Amino acid sequence: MTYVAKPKLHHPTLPKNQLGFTRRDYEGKVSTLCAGCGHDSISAALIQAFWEMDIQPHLVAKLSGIGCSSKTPDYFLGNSHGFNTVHGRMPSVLTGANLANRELIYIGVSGDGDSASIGLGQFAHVMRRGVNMTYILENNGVYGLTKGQFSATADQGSKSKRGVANTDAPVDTVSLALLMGASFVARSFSGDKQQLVPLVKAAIAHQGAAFLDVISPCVAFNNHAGSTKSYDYVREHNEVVNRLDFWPSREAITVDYSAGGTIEVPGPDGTILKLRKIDTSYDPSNRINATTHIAQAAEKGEVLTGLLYLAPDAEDLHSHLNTYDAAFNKLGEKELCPGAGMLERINAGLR
Ligand SMILES: Cc1ncc(C[n+]2csc(CCOP(=O)(O)OP(=O)(O)O)c2C)c(N)n1
Ligand code: SF4
Ligand SMILES: [Mg+2]
Repeated sequence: MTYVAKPKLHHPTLPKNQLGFTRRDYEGKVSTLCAGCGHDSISAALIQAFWEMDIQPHLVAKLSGIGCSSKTPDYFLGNSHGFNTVHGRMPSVLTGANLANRELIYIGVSGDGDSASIGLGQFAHVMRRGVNMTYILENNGVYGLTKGQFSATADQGSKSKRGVANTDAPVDTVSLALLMGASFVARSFSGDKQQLVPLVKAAIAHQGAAFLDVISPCVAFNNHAGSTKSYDYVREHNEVVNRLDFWPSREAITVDYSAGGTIEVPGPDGTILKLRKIDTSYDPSNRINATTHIAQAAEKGEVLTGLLYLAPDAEDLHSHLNTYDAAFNKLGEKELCPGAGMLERINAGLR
């Protein structure tokens, strides 16, 4: 039972969003992942975020690599575009799709093996190019699909199910994303929907490379005592630096905040992010400060979560390359074939 369609029947009283869709209209096929897998909670958070943001599903493109995590785009947004690529190669396919059609919302879904082992080079370059996307790394510290080998994000000293300690240094994906120039960097936990849903919404609204690392325990191979990616470990060591609230432009802000404890960040499309500072020394607009804070937390074995970095002046690949505004599939013969004179001028410029 690899692909199981969900029944289309909806309860008539289910709440609808501004487009008249229920939450169920944003679901996908029935998940075939293990019961309790963190990845299913991330799919649920994505469904919630897209439904609440009133996004037309056909305007979304989901791309993934290979792994249990990379299977999940089949389990949410069943009416969106999807492309299950090759192991570790999602970023380059997403970049190409984004360049061809900037009008879609791009969601890249990957695993820690997919992004930090075989796909590490692609991961680094998609961040430094500033591709406008929400890149979600479903991080469980193991290769779940191939039965639980340590991945490159496994912490040094973390124990496998059979009790063997990992001796290699971990790749910290949020630090790497920061270093490579991602303009939105956050970490969350699949077991904290209240934190995860607003972070997903903010990442979708962000115009640039948004990276979201979500610790997502693998109940089959990495949820035992001694693992640093288990539900118990993350709950005990979760250091939340801030809590985010996200408002689409049309909604009135009614929540009351105490002065000094919040930061308000207006988005380019009129949306507003409100950050409640839990750690008052944490400034998410300062990249160097964010890097130091993340490294200090890692030293103490803490899992730092929240919006870790938001570039005040984010730009995306299209603005770097000064590309044409329209999607390629909307270009007619006139734009695609500017004539022999233009070709002559281009050739002359290359001589
Ligand atoms: C080129 C290539 N090499 C190796 C594999 C085998 N393989 C499939 S999934 C996977 C690792 C998946 O781990 P991760 O990305 O962490 O996803 P998870 O299953 O943990 O969610 C590997 C090594 C493959 N499919 N293709
Ligand atoms: S093997 Fe692990 S990652 Fe894969 S579905 Fe099962 S719990 Fe999830
Ligand atoms: Mg994994």
